[in-house]
Amino acid sequence: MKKALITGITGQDGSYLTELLLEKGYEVHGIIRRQSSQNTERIDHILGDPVFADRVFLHYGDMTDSSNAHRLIQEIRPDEVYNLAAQSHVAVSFEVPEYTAEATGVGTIRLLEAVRQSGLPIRFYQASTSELFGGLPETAPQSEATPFYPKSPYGAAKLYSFWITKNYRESYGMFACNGILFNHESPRRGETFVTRKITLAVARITKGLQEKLTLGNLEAKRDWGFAGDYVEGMWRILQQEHPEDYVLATNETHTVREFVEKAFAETGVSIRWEGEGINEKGYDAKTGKLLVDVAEQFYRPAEVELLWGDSTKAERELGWKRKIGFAELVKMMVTADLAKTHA
Ligand code: NDP
Ligand code: GDR
Repeated sequence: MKKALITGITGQDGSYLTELLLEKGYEVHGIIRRQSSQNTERIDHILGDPVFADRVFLHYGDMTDSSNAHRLIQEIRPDEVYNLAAQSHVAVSFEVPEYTAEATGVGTIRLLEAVRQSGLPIRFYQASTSELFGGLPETAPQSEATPFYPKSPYGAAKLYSFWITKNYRESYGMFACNGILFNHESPRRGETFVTRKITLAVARITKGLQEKLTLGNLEAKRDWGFAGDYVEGMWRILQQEHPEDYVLATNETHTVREFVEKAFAETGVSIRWEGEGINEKGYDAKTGKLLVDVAEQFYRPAEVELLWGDSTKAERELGWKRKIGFAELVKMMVTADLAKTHA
């Protein structure tokens, strides 16, 4: 039985990847942080599953502590390591830049060193990101050949992780790969990322629990896919004959504004926009009720304007392609939030 070690198992991607690997027959080990309140919500259904529960093992650890990485690699002796743990919020990285560097950047070398020093033939996946590209419009669509230009402490920390992963592959012949993943979302997405913030607000407004949705930059463009599709790509990257880096994307881009419009449309509401920039507002076209507001606090010190991926290499070499498109994704997330939200 193959063994996988996942850092960030309690996160969005960690939960989908755990399901996928269990279905493929793996024994799955995950690193969790000790927190004052329970944070296994996204994997509780797996931990309580009669078929899977005895193949999932949780271990305490932290990306800022190298001692646990060494111990766990020695004890578990995994075949594959998926490094998904990170302070993953771009806006928050401007508030906690040094911690982001520690967890999202230096954390990767701690893990890589533990793998290297173990001498075991472990395959290593690094959760790299389209934030590395910085979203310069002249570079779109962005592929493996696009130059990097990170625009946040998060992007800069991930840049270090990208290069150190590549460097360990080239220096030590390790099977270490970067998946450069564009935004991927799901009903399990953290509630402060823009897609989930929108779908949750649409559900709460519909049920009379919230007045309006307040956002930042409505013009930012993202290549949004479904997280369930992307974890399949992660796994395929580690099953190749040779270790390489791959972009995973839907190859489509949409504005935050379009996401808002589509999400409200799922509940039969169409938005009429008035004003511009920070003064823009969105009204229910039928009733005139204010539904969307814009506030300075949700703008970032630097913005990544346009992310639009080109995953041709992954399609050709991994046989990977997104299954869920933009419209289906929005529908899936709004439907899930409506079902979970009770007046
Ligand atoms: P989440 O924010 O949902 O999950 C992050 C995970 O990392 C959580 O399990 C969190 O634990 C854990 N974590 C955070 N800090 C530490 C730490 N210091 N030590 C140990 N664990 C830690 O992220 P996603 O699942 O969305 O993303 C997974 C990875 O992929 C991240 O590295 C992210 O940066 C990257 N990525 C994500 C993309 C996306 O669109 N989702 C796109 C490209 C890359 P806890 O639950 O305790 O907070
Ligand atoms: P991103 O995701 O920064 O792309 O990083 P996020 O959903 O936070 O922002 C996407 C875009 O929406 C704009 N925006 C807002 N964002 C948030 N969070 N809240 C708002 O109110 C709001 N209003 C407008 C943002 O300015 C931005 O342009 C995600 C994370 O998962 C990273 O870990 C990952 O690496 C990248 O995707 C690819």
